[in-house]
Amino acid sequence: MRIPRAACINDLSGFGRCSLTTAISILSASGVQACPVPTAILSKHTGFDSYYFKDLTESLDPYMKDWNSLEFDGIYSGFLGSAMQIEAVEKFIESHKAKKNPPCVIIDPVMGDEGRLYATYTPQMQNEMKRLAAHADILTPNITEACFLTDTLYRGEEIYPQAATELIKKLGEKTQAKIVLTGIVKNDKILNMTYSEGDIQLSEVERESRVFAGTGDIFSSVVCAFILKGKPLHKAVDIAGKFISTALERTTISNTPLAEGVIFEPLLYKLGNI
Ligand code: PXL
Repeated sequence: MRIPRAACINDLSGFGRCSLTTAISILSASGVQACPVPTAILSKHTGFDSYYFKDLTESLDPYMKDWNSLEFDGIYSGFLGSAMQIEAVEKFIESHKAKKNPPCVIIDPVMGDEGRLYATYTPQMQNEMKRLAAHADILTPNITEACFLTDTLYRGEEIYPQAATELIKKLGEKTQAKIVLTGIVKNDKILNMTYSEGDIQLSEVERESRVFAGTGDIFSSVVCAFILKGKPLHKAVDIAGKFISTALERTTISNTPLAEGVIFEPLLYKLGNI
């Protein structure tokens, strides 16, 4: 069996279940080879009160240049720590898109949540991310990120149906990508909306009102894995929603702090059976 190969560009946060730890675990469990490009190392993600942060921007160009001769089925990018990093990723994508068998580019425009940009996010990075998003084949913003990418006023997560449809279409005008708008709240449900060639589809899961760190990383990692395994986008989104939903049930029972993220380890085996 051929194992699809993905370059995963993201930070490595040692504690808190997000970014590369999540991507490597989920892709591997799903049967996809995860090749990490660490953009920074952090002792914990930035949602904790204290963390050590070491930026790896300088190593990105030589690191990725050494990969010029490699072929990837997918390039998956997540949290990026500076405008220069976004530029380096753009260059990497452009060089691999020029190949005979170009990879599928999955960009999770990790910028913020609940109406706010992450502390590390500058207005310059916001502009660079708009440019990077235009290179995506699949883009997976949450509502906050979709608002920042389209200069739309954030009005909360309960924006279904009209505002969510308008938002996803507005973003669709700025990129050729298929878009998954995540985390739309509708009563006790969460909707993930998929926009592909003018067509909108919805995927619905039970809502957990508490917001756990790294949920978006789990979502886009599962979507990335199953796209590379040949599933249609809507199906990959369904798998991701159900996986998170089951993991959240497990996490709620354990009553662990929100910053420690979603307990997905006991459920990874399920991804190998799909
Ligand atoms: O889960 C997104 C994310 C990734 N990486 C780092 C973060 C966050 C969210 O806070 O701090 C370092």
